[in-house]
Order: sequence, then C-alpha cells, then structure tokens
Amino acid sequence: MESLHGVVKAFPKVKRSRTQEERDGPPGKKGSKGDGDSVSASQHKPLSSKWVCAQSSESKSNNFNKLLTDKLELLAKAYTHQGDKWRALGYSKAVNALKSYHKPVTSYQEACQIPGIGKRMADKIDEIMESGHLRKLDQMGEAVPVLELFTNVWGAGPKTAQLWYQQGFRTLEDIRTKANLSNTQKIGLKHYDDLLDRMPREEAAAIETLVREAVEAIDPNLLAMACGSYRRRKATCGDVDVLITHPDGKSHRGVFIKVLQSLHHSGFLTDDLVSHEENGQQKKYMGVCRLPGPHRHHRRLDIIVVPYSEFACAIMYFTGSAHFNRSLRALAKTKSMSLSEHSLNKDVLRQGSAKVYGGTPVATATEQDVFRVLGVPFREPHERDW
Ligand code: 8GT
Ligand code: MN
Ligand code: MN
Repeated sequence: MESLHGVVKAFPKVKRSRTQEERDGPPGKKGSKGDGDSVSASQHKPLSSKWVCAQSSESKSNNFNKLLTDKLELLAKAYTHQGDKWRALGYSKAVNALKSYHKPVTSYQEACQIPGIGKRMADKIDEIMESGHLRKLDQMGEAVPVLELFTNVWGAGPKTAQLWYQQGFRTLEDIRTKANLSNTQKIGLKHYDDLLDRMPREEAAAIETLVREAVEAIDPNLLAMACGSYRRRKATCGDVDVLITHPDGKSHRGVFIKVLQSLHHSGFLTDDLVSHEENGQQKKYMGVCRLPGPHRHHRRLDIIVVPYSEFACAIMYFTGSAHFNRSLRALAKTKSMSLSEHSLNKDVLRQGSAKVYGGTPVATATEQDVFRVLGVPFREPHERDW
C-alpha cells in the first residue's frame, strides 16, 4: 500500500475530458537525435508509441522477449561500469522497448520496426535470436567485473573505478588499504554490502514513518512522503526518497536543518554523504540511516525540502523513474517548454541545444496539471516505472 497520508488532498484525481492532442498525439515530426527519448522510425504514430512517458510501464510486466532483454541488460550494465553512459542508455532503452512489445520478436525486420530500436540494435537482437548469445559480452574484457566492484562503492563513479584499475587495484581490500579515498567513498566502503542491498518496501515504509514522525514533531502541518521507487510501488527499494514541504508556502524554511539535527540526535542517521542547498531554496540531503532494533541494515536515505509552490514538479522529479523523467523533459522541449524539479516553464526559446530564454513558469498545483499542460495522459506513479 502506498502511504500518501495528508498529501492525497493536494492531488485530487481530477476528472477531465482529454485534449485533442492526447487523443491524436503530436503533429508528426520530432524524432530529434540525442535527447534520447523520442524514438525513431515512427513519424506518424500517436504520442503513446513515441514517448515512454505517455505509455504505462505496466506494458513491460509481461515480457515476451526475456532471452533478448537479459543479454542486452548485461551489456547495458557492462557499458555503465565502463563509463560509456550513452551506449548504456541506448541499450536500456532498447530493453524497455522489447519488454513492452506485445509478442516475441522473431525477425530482424520486425526488430527494426519497433520504435526505439535502430538497425545496429536489431543486429544485436538478430545475433541473440540466431545464436542465443552475444559475442560482445565475451569481448568486454576482464576489467568489467572489477570496474563493477569498484563503481558499487558509493561515491565512486566509472572514472574513479578506471583510475583504481589503472593503479593496479583489483579487490576491495586493495581499495581499502591503498587507494586515496574521499570521505563519501570511505562511508561507501564501510557499508559496501548494506548499500548494495535493496530493502523490502515494508522497511522503506518504516523509514518513511520514522522520518515523518520527526518532521511532524517540528510542525504537525509539515508534509513528508516517500517518493522514488517506493511511490512507484516497487517491491524493493534501493533507498528511501523523502520529500518534505509545508502547505502554507513558507514554514518549510529552516526545517531542513531541524530535521537532520533531530534524526542525527536519535541515532537514526549514521553517516552523511551529501548535504547542500540549491539557490537558497531547495535543500538536498543524502545519507545513511538505520532503523532502531537488532539485525537492522544500514540504508540509503535521500531527503529534499521544497517550497509548496514547487511541490508538483518536485514530487514528479523525485518519483521518477529517471528514464520516465528524461522522456517527459524531452517531450517538453518539443513544445517549447522546459520541465525541472522546480517548475514547468512555457515559451522557452532555444537555439540548437542552448536555452536562450528560460520562459515563464506555468502554475502547476498538482501532478495532473503538469501532465495536462504537457499534453500527456496522466500516469499513476506505478505506471512510471520505466
Ligand atoms: P531505487 O529503488 O534504486 O532508489 O530507484 P529510484 O527511487 O527510482 O532511484 P533514485 O536514484 O532514488 O532516484 C529517484 C528520483 O530522484 C529519480 O527519478 C530522479 O529523478 C531523482 N534524482 C535525485 N537525485 C538524482 C541524481 O543525482 N541524478 C539523477 N539522475 N536523478 C536524481 O533525487
Ligand atoms: Mn530511490
Ligand atoms: Mn534516491
């Protein structure tokens, strides 16, 4: 069960008639390269087939192409650890497309026709169909598992992992004893196994409750809710993403410090990874916590405090998935709008990829408003699990 508590009030399910655009999709152009979310080869398809943000991720639940997606996911992961994020993104998009395809893919031609899958990706798919295997996976090199081991240290990205590899390190013991570690990497190493482990959503719920109680002790009218994978109803969560705001639009100020002090004081927060302020408004915290009682693991906790005027955009950003958000932002671009965690702006002027004029914020009281203004059918959080 998703616990929205007081926040439900702020997000009434608005019944409304769909706009022409929702029914018919966008005028057929787009297909812009590089934004990574409009998909090729579907010039006149309706909005729903071009943009993952306009489709329910539930369509992935019955995967007819598991043999293909298992291999491609391995390759995507390998590219991530190698630091090739664009290739990794390309593969994970192809995986999404295959998972939501309505039947098993049986030919190269068929693969080419799926939005999001280009010719080179279809070659890979063809190879798996023919041989049951992907040679590229064998050619990735012996460094990949070591790079994976290293990038799994919180605070170490692919660049650091590569540096450590070049320095001759091969094990976590090497890292612990010989590498030059930042403070966050030290924490990451200390809790290596715990932080890799995904927690059951029941535990995420307990963490949300504990944080909410601390928040409500400061001011009972403050709202605190877990977003991220928890709100998307995933069975397990990599961390807990708690968003805090106050409906009066001003009493969220000063809360960030107080909440952290309170959670530190009770011993719940064990380590701080990142804690900072953005343009004097939004406050972000990333840290490690542990529920009281025996046999508890250390878990990652993210907290943001936002002004109520930004609630709808912040909740969308923090709920994700990251892939879904990327798609929505790319769609916004095609409509001279821009979507951020702070606001949805219209009349944005761009020259090439550069923003010349930031546009003007549209009032978005609810998530429904954001979808409506963007001309995308509303998606419940669990339908955004791309
Ligand atoms: P999880 O179960 O693995 O935690 O899955 P998740 O909850 O979907 O992932 P997350 O990493 O906790 O991110 C949740 C949302 O927060 C994302 O959808 C994203 O929009 C937003 N987000 C942050 N920080 C960052 C960041 O540093 N990079 C990116 N790409 N997204 C971020 O809060
Ligand atoms: Mn999360
Ligand atoms: Mn997070």
